[in-house]
Amino acid sequence: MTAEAHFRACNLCEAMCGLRIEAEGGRVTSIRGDDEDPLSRGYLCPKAFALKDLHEDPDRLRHPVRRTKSGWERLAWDDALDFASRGLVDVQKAHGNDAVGVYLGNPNVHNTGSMLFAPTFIRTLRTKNRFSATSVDQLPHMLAAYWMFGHQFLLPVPDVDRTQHFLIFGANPVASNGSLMTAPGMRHRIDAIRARGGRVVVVDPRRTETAERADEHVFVRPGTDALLLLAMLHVVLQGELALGRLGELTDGLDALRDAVREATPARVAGPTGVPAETITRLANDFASAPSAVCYGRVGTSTQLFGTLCQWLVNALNIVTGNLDREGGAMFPKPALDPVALKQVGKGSYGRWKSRVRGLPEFGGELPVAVLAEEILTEGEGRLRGMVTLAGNPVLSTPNGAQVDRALASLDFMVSIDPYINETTRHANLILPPPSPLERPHYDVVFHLLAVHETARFAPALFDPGPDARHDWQILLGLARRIDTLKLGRDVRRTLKYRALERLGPERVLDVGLRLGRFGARLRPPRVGLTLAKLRAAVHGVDLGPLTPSLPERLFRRGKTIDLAPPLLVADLARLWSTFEGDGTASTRDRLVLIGRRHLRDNNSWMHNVPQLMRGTPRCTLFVHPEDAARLGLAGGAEAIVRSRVGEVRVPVTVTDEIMRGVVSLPHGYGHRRPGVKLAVATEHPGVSVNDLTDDQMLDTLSGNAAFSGVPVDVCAAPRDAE
Ligand SMILES: Nc1nc2c(c(=O)[nH]1)N[C@H]1C(S)=C(S)[C@@H](COP(=O)(O)OP(=O)(O)OC[C@H]3O[C@@H](n4cnc5c(=O)[nH]c(N)nc54)[C@H](O)[C@@H]3O)O[C@H]1N2
Ligand SMILES: Nc1nc2c(c(=O)[nH]1)N[C@H]1C(S)=C(S)[C@@H](COP(=O)(O)OP(=O)(O)OC[C@H]3O[C@@H](n4cnc5c(=O)[nH]c(N)nc54)[C@H](O)[C@@H]3O)O[C@H]1N2
Ligand code: SF4
Ligand SMILES: [Mo]
Repeated sequence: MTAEAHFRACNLCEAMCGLRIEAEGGRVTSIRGDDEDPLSRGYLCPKAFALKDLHEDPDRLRHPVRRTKSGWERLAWDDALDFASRGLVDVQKAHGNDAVGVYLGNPNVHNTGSMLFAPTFIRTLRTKNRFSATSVDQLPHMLAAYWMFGHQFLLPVPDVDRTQHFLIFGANPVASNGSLMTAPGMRHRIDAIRARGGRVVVVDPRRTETAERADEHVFVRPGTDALLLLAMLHVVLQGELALGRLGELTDGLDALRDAVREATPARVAGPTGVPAETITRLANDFASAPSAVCYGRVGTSTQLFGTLCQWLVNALNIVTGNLDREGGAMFPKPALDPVALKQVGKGSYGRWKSRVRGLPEFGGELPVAVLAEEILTEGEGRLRGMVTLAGNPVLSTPNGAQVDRALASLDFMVSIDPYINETTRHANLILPPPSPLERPHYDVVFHLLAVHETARFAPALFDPGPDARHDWQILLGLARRIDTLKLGRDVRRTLKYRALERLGPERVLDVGLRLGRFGARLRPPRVGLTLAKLRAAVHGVDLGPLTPSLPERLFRRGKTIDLAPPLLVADLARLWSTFEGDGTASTRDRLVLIGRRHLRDNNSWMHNVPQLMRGTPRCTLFVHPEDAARLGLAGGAEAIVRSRVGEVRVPVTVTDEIMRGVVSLPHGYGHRRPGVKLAVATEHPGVSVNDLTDDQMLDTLSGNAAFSGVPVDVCAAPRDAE
């Protein structure tokens, strides 16, 4: 019997690569790129093969487990769901609804069922202590979009396949495969820009794999991008503007002019480390290109001025006439369009504040940087219970060691996760979903961020069997039990739960697709999409290039863009005082730490895949040769890195890729913690960079963590120690 090919999109990162998988007798025999995928056209990265390893991983939990004094004990699903909901409701009855918190990690956005059903579960908890990986990632983008365009998910995406000038700040898509920009095979797309006579410029404190492929790389001092962008806008706004159609759609141009008036290239050259002439040239090159797009990502988001950066990136695209046009920054309008759904909030800001530090809510969530203090600080409203859903905050949030201690002190914790890792080891109970190959997949989120309109659905490749529960089933099972306990009557037969359980993700998708702009019930373009049609189109469907969508897609009253939202303009005072007030000297003379991603890592959770861990160890500290000489550090030897909150001991890589005065460590490592059951990962433990990052160092406007630019001291590790 020959193996039959199964086609699906990879769900491991944002690139949505189409895969062609062969399986025989319940085992994957090959994984290749799907040449007929309209978006990825055969591209895939080494992580795709890990879908097989994740599926077969002996450490992956196949049934619920409960922590007991003598170890983890297997439970039946009904008992586990009863136990979990009882434990959570007990905490809430004793201490109030806010005493139970919830943290949603990154893989939720890659999981169709969780995306569609997690909101129901979270509402059932009725807690204000909702956290997610958003506030260690793209929160600044969402806040800027909310204030400028009126909707948190109106995130402009670079039209990379048609642009003539691509200016990248703080992103390394050749390693990360792109973020808030679904564009599989970025290295080929970058090469294509240059091949058609366009220009690619990278602004980054490290000469990255992406910078290596660009026309120009500019080193910038970490955390100073907002100054650089202000100065570029200063230059552009002095010239003649070609806003075109955008002129009528924008408010606040004069306020923007005022905001950048004093930001001359000469003034920001010192703190940014970018010569004034370079800044002027970058600005003029950008403004005079036939089409251009500026794109900022993690490096400009997870820093002290993340929201200012995303505002100024958008503003640069707008004042040069490059928003909502071919080759510029565009808003995708996917077949299933979260922005068009009433159930999806436009955003909100500051409706409530965190109890201890008073940080503002955004979109119904609090910044995860306050999670530990909300657990550890005594008083009314203190967190005593937690649910983590596909998240590993011990390794992924600032001052992770403190989060670790905090989680250990909870009265009750439930984790929905396939692994016993640094975070879930603290849970009283772990509820594991099946592997990605055992569930259907449609990208509810990433079509909204894709550089080309497509749609693609895949059924499960393997049947998870009767003794498995999908994330959405776990979430509904918990919600129903929690409602039952809180209301004092069985809600199983209520319309809500009967309907939700019967619907499941696939029927919800079908309705969403039918209602969408390519849906079966709409006027031209009459593609007539239904789930059945997508199911039949195994390689996905091509729905064409991005098209302009303004002003219709704007959500602000009057359908305009705000070029100068007042809270952003006000935040400039914090920027200037940091770099020109007393704060300057203290960090300018110090080493600062930034992050790093590698093609073979995926945040914290794929280090248990043997194939991905081969080769030279990746968790090393990058140090510039001059700094290494000054500090007495040698390549391969170990260094001690200290920050305000902690210290780690880690091998050094000496390289001039990194800017002088800057050191870099990848995140997601640090697996040598007692009780972690990841046999392969614990052999390559590395250290956690988030034992150095600081929960007090934030973009205070959004509350987003500032991982970039953390002041550190580095010295050679004593040889005799350890
Ligand atoms: N210093 C520093 N820290 C960072 C970053 C950085 O650049 N520097 N990056 C930040 C960013 S951008 C992000 S997004 C966060 C990520 O932070 P998190 O989302 O907290 O962490 P992950 O490492 O993605 O962990 C994912 C967890 O989900 C589990 N999981 C995987 N698939 C599924 C599934 O289908 N269902 C369920 N229920 N569980 C699943 C895994 O076992 C793992 O426990 O890290 C952030 N932390
Ligand atoms: N292989 C792999 N792919 C991934 C992930 C992964 O862990 N591994 N994670 C996924 C996730 S969750 C996300 S959010 C995306 C992130 O996707 P990217 O944003 O492309 O992620 P990074 O590779 O961290 O790129 C950030 C860049 O910012 C630079 N940088 C740091 N500080 C500053 C600064 O102050 N200013 C400027 N201008 N640059 C700075 C860093 O040197 C780095 O090159 O990647 C996704 N894809
Ligand atoms: S780039 Fe991302 S989506 Fe594509 S194969 Fe690799 S992990 Fe999967
Ligand atoms: Mo992320």
